[in-house]
Amino acid sequence: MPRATVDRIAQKYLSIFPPKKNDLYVCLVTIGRFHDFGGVHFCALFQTHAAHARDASRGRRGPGDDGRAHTRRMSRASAPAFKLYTHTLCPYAHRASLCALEKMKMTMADAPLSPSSFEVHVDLSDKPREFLEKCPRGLVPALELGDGRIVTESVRIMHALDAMDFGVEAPSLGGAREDVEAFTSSCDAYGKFVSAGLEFVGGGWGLVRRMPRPATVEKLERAVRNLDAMISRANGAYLFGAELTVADLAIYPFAERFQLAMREFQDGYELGASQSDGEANHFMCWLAEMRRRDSARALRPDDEKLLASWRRTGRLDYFDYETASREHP
Ligand SMILES: N[C@@H](CCC(=O)N[C@@H](CS)C(=O)NCC(=O)O)C(=O)O
Repeated sequence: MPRATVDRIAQKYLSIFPPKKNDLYVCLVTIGRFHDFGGVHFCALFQTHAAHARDASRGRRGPGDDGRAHTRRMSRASAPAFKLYTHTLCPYAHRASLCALEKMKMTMADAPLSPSSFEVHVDLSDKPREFLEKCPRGLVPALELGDGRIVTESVRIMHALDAMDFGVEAPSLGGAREDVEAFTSSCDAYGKFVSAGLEFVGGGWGLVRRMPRPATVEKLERAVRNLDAMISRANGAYLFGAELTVADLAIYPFAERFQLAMREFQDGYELGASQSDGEANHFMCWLAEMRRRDSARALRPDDEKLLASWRRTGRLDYFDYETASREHP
């Protein structure tokens, strides 16, 4: 086959598939199925085109772009068939909604991010029968797939959403990677950031207006230092490098709440600002970066209204006992 023809085919495939490493593999397999020609020669040529396309798309990036503009521009997708039973103030459910919005943002061109297209808000203080029939444990989040299967546990739900077919090639949020999987499977464990933060602000989901014991402060600061070192090692804005992964989404809902709660209940304590071996700059930049994302903005309740309910009830999980939602915290 003449090189010019192979060249044209490579360009055509690259205009259909985004030039990412994983997608390159998919492209090569697809091409291999339909065209029987010298794989090595074609692969080399293809890789050259992929590199050019990648560079070109990098060059077009503007501020705030997450590097997936190329994919978004070319994508045409409809909302996938799933429902997320959620409470819109629950930090675990927040993980799942963040993940769904991030995937939608990658695949649904310029459509505005709309959590209401998949969220079914459940009043946890008065759980509807229909919800309990589907999810007998009565916990949110719960993901209902198109075929009626239910996936529970926020971390499993994030991985399921990451692997879900959104109708077009969507970049992965790293859910299938071993290092990311190892992080998410242990991020709720004792002593890690989530549990150390909950203990710091009061313990047992309560909020207490005082600084905790030095050992509790040290536990949280150690967890933050570990995250800070991870971001620094990864050499990008996120826990695992330049691309957002489900690992970031797993801890962000807690970081957002801890920051707000600590300023109010722990005498203006600034999460990440006063580490014993200097400021946790990478962690603080990560927090600011996460907060700026469209998904995080679309899901954030009004801080002042949320704080008013925290002050009144002294509980982070007050919404388990009374009617509340993101719109009416
Ligand atoms: N390990 C679960 C925790 C979920 C969870 O505790 N959800 C709370 C809301 S934040 C809930 O559904 N509470 C209702 C109840 O306990 O009845 C996950 O990660 O999904």
